[in-house]
Parts: sequence; structure tokens; C-alpha cells
Amino acid sequence: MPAVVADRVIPPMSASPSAKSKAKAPAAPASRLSPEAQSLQQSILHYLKYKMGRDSESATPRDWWIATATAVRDRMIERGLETYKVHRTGNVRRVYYLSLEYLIGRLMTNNLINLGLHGAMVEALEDLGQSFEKVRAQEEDMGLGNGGLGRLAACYLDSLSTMDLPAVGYGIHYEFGLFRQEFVNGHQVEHPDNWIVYGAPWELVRPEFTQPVRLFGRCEQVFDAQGNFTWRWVDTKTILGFPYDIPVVGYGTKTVNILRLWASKATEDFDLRTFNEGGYIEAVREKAYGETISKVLYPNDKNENGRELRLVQQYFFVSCSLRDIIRRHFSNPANSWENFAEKQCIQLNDTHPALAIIELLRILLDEQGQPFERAWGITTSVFAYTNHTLLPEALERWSVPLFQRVLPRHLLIIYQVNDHLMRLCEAKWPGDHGKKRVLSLIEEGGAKSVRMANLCVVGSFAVNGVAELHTRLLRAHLFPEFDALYPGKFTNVTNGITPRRWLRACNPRLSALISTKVGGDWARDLASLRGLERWADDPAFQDEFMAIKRQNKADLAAIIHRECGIEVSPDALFDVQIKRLHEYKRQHLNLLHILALYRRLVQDPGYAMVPRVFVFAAKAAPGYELAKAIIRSINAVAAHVNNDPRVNGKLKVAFLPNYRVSLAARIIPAADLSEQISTAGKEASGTGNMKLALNGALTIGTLDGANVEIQEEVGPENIFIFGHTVEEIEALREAGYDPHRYYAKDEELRAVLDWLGSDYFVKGESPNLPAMVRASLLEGGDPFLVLADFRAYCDAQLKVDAAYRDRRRWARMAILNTARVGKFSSDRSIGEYADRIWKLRRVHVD
Ligand code: NBG
Repeated sequence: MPAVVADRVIPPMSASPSAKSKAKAPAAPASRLSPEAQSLQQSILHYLKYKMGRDSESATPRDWWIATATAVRDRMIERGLETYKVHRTGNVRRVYYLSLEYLIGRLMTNNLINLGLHGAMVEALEDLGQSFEKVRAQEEDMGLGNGGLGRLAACYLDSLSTMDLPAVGYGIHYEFGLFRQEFVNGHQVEHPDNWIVYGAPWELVRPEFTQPVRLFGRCEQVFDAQGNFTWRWVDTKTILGFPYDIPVVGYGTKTVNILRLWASKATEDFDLRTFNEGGYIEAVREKAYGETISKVLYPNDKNENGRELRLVQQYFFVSCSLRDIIRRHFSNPANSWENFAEKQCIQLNDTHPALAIIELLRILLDEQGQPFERAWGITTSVFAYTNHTLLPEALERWSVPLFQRVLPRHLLIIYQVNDHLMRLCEAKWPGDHGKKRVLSLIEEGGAKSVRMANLCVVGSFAVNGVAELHTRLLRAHLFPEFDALYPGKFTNVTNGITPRRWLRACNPRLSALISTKVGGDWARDLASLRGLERWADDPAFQDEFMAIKRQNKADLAAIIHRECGIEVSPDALFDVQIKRLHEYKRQHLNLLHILALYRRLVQDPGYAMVPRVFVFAAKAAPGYELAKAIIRSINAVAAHVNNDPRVNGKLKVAFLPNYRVSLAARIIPAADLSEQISTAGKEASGTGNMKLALNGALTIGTLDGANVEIQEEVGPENIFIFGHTVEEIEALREAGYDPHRYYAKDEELRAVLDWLGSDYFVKGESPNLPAMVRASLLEGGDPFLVLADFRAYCDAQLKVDAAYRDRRRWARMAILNTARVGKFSSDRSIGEYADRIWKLRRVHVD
């Protein structure tokens, strides 16, 4: 094994050797390298030889990457072992973050920055004749999530370790992450994302913690030795959960927590029995089923319910995780069920892991023989639930017959919890059946289903929304009865983003500039960016700030050229909308504005506007036809606009394919304008809005989600707010919203909609997808009020145009955005969870 020297935390941005050494490094005159770089070099060469079977001449870029990542992982393991020891001997309280999604992206740069070894690694590799950038580019994004919810989970893991909080993340080790997106003739085409095919060097396999998971079967009534009636779950099938650990290193601290991801495997005895009975095909089929469970991540924007496999995935994952939590608790002889809730706290990331509540109850009732009241008492002291959406189609419901087939025992327990809930309800509102109907865990009427959000509220001691507005709507619109039944249970924790990834790593130029003004500690104390306010009016600082933006734009321009074949100028305003494709996010509102500009330009070649590059990146859920039609429409309009000499370079539209974390990290530092234009009340929070503002983009947005709080922080003069508010939308709906009214009275809107709906942009193509988009806005009733907000949006865009012409004013606004969004650090969010919900203390690791 290579020698591992004690790592020192290098202050942010110290990319140059921090110490000289006379010790010998294998491939270079040692005196030029710092001790950290020497040690890294030794490890890399060791793994190149003994793991990859190469020497530095024969190694491919992938060999270099795997050897380098493994060398970095060693440093994390060292700290991980130390962390584990401190946590175990201290018998500390821990939080377990249960999430079906983690959108991690690449880890190399972030791990190095957090370890304080970024500079040393650059040095070590360059000295070996390798470019760090090239090596790190070999890493596949870990895309085990759909969007904001999964990315939030990844940011929170970073903050948990950084803040020295004892935590374990649990998730699924999907073999295929979110699909890879390609455009073929402007249409989205999906390809499998086989991210682990060439190995995943950050992971550690942990076969000793494999867990059995039971499924299917039936329940039978039995009497126990005391003559009490109980249920037994029998004739089940068993599959195995096999854990992979990814170490999560904190920034500038020694804490390394883990993310444990479960892969499913078939049990051998079960296969063998079937095999011996002569059913070879059957044995292989069942083995395949066992392994199918963790095969693929479900794209969740379109209602994919009714999919047995998704329910099985959810149960598989919570069952493995809970057994692991219980095992860990009882590995300390001082612990018992008495202090379970005192030591363990489980956070449910949306309703996806809601079955954990019932599974813990089942273990307590059936395996521990506890009476219901006590089992329920323990259970409801352990769980906390975060809601991430108010969209009705995204609130999970599972059909009762499906539940009955897959988890018959759990369904009985759900009925038992529901009885308990109905009694509470009766005590509070005697005889009020209306209240019971809305609170019930079971939705009656037609096909019966289990309401997972209700289960989460009932089974948790705290429920939170993810932005002030969202939490207010959650309490007032979604759960008013629960709010009355459980006073004090609902609370808000506004989302946050990790400044390590979303500024320090993705925007090194701006990071360096910031450090010269406010010192090197801002990545740990983001509120200290307020110190930049002093320079907001300083012309020299403004010039530096905007020069960096321009360099970042030039970098993005090169990517746009490579990916889309479009030439764009870094002097244009970069107007960016990057997020999942969804009607509520209104990429089509943006498109209508682009069409309006295009029309103004072709009708009046002298039309005065600041040259703009519209940048889109988004994946549409594969089954979401309208979202795919919007992608097709944007690409079709782009093809015209980009090739029309009449617009004279004033307008370009680039839709970058395959949106993912590593692409976001390239776009965000280059954005001037951040499009956050969802229908008010629909975007729970948004986190892209925070990342863009932090990197000095101005927001054009509605009063939705965290935009409201961004406005509070940056000030109304430094943001472009437009559109109907939640209350105005309610009023409009009550009065009977009619999109045709807007269509009839706004000549430009009518013209661009009809233009889009013709076959002008997609000559002869069938079906005519842009026409489908138009139809959704007129005949379809425009469910997200695109037409109602169109004019206000165009007016706000005129204000953007005017502001951008005034270079000093724009620079000041951009600087103030960076300076004032420190609140949106995920460290602040995690601090609030730890103090107010989890009651978790920091544990220092030396
Ligand atoms: C998403 C919301 C976003 C929010 C993220 C993280 C789901 C179900 N919800 O607005 O749409 O920022 O969660 O909280 O993915």
C-alpha cells in the first residue's frame, strides 16, 4: 500500500505548491513537489500499476482517472474510519437521510477541494505529464436522480459532513441512472445511462451488511404463546440488498459520512430450489427479477404510478435501510428500543420512502411483539418528512389491490394506523365525516388507494416545506386539517445549495476574485459574501467581475459550438433556462418571447435590442408527450432563428443536449439572466435560481418558490419580478380563466401563437408538435396561465434589455446578487434542520 501522509487543509484557491520537500518522488525531481503532491503521485502510480495493470506509458485516460480517484478515495477512507470511531464510541445521535434520488454529478474536483488537496493533485498530475482537466473529464456523472429533489439530497450530504453532523445517506444503487438525452432532428431521443459500466472507483462494497427483503406472500392469523392474536406474513419471496458505500467528505473538516446505496440481488437458495425442481427458465427469470429491482431510476415527472416495480423499489430500499439503522443502533450494548428515538432520526425526502414508517411499525409489532401504542409512539418520534411539491399528480398514491399483492402485511398495518387517525379525528371534530374523508390514509370512491403524503404527515413528528411560500401553501391548501389536528408539526426550511460545488468548484475565476476581497473562508460562511457589497460601485471591481463573466461566457460559447454547431458571441446577453422540462416551469413562455423578438426583428431590421443568446437545457420525462413537443418546438424555432441573416446576430437560441450536473456547472457561471418563470404557486422552491444568482446572474421570475426570498435578499431593484401572484391566479381561476381573452386582445401574442401553430417551423412534419403546444394553450385551457403572464413577461424583458445596456448598472446588480444570496447556502438549511427538527449536535473529528 502506498504511504499516506497526514493531509493538511489547504486554504481555498491555493493551487500552487504550499511546501517544498527534499523527499524522493518516483517520476520527478522531488524538490519541486509539495509533500501532499508527492504522496498523491505515489498512490496514483501504485494504482495505475496494481489496479489497472499499466505503467505511465501504456495508461489510457480512463486508467489515469481510475487510479487518481482511487488515490483520492484512500484519503477519504482514512478520515471515514476515524469519523466512524468517534461516532461509535460517542454513541452519538445520527440522522439518516432517506432518498430515492441522489443527483451527484462528478466527484473528483469536489472531493479534492473538500479534502484541501485540489492544488496538490493538479501539481501531482501535471508533474506526471497529465492534465488534471483531462483526467477529471473521464468521470461519468452519477445521475441517480431526476432534478432538484435529487440534487438537493446531494447538496445536503455535502453540508452534513462539512458541519460535522453524524449522518448516513441511504439510496438505491441504480444500474442505470437518468437517461442520456440526444436530439435527432430536434426530437429528444433517450439512451440508457450505464454509468458504472467502466467501474465506479469512489465506491466500497460492503457484502457483510447485505440485508434480506421479503415481498409478496399473504397474512395468516395466529395466536402467540400468551394466547394473543397476531398476524403472520408467510409465503414471501426474499431478495437481497447489497450495499455500496460512497464516502462523503466535509469541506475543511475531518468528518467523512457515508452514502449507502443498495443494489438488489436474488437469493441463491431461492434460485437453487426453483432450479432443482426443474424450472431452469423459471429460476433465471426469478433471478432476473431480483436484480431488476435496482436496475433503473424511474423518471418521475409524468405519473408513472401503477408500476409495481416502483413500489417494490421503494419498499426494498426502506427495508434494507431500516434494518441497517436498527443493526447499527443495537451494535452498541448500551442501546435498547427505549432510547431508539433518542439516538436515531430518519428524514424522509418526499413521500418516496414513506413505507419506512410502516416497516418500522411492522418490525416493532411482529418481530418485537410490542403493543401498538408503544410501537406507534416510537415510530412517530423517529421520522420527519419534507414535502417537495404541491402538484396533485406528483403526490403519490398506491392502489390498494397492488399494495395487497406486494405488501399484504403492510396494508393491514396501514388500516390499523388509519383507525388510530380516525379516532383522533373523531375526538377533535365529533361526527364530521368530511374531515375524516380528507384526512384518511385511504382514498375512497372508485379505485381505493393509499395516500402516501397523509401517511407521512401522520407518521412524522415534523413536516416541512422547502420555501416560505411553499410551506404557507402546504399548510393552507394541501393539509389545513392536519395543520389543525397537529399544531406545531408544520415548519419551513428553505432549500439551499452547497457553495463548494456551485461556486468554489464550478467558477474558479470568480472564487479567486471573491477571496481577494472577503478572504478565503466564504465557502464555509456564505453570509460573508455580504462583504462584497462595498465594491459593488467600484469601477475596477465591476470590470474584474464582468471580465470573469465574459471569460466564462467564452468557455460556454465553445461548448455551444461543439455541441450545437452554433456560433455565439460572449458579448451578447446570455439568457439561461436550465431545469426539467415541465409545463409549470413554462419553457414555452420563454419560447413565445423568443418568437416575439424574432418577429420584431424580421419586421423591423432596425429593432433595437441587446444581442441575446437564449440557452436551454432540459430533459423531458420519456412519457410526457407535451414536454417533448416543447423541446421539438424550441429546436425548430432555434434552427430558423440561428440561420436567418435578417436577425443579424442579435438573436441566437441554443438547446444544449443531455442536461446534467456537470453541464449545469458549465452553464451557471456564464449566465447573465436566470429564467425562473414558473406559474406562481407551482415551483416548491427551485434551487437553480439560487445557483445562478450566486454566480452573478440576475433573475427574471415570478413570485414563486424561493424567488420570493431571493427578492427579499437581493432587493427588488436587483431582480426582475413579473406576473400573476398566487392570489391573483386564484382570483383569475375563480372568475373562470379563459386564455382566448388574452389571445384576442394581444396582437403580438396572437401572431406568435399562430405562427408557432402553423407548419412554418416544421414544414411537412407529422405530427405537428408546435401545433400541439399551441393547442395546449388555447383549446387545452392553458392550465399554467402562460397567456395570462405573456405581456408582463415581455415588459419585464424590456427592462432587462434596458438594464443590460447600462454596463455599470448591470455590473452593480450582478455583484449585489452574488453578495446577498448567502442565505441560500445548504449549510444554513442543514443548520436549521439540525437545530429545529433533528436536534442534532455537531461532533468534531480530530
Ligand atoms: C422539487 C421541486 C423544486 C424543489 C426541489 C427540491 C420534486 C418532487 N420537487 O421546486 O419541484 O426545489 O424539489 O426541494 O422533485
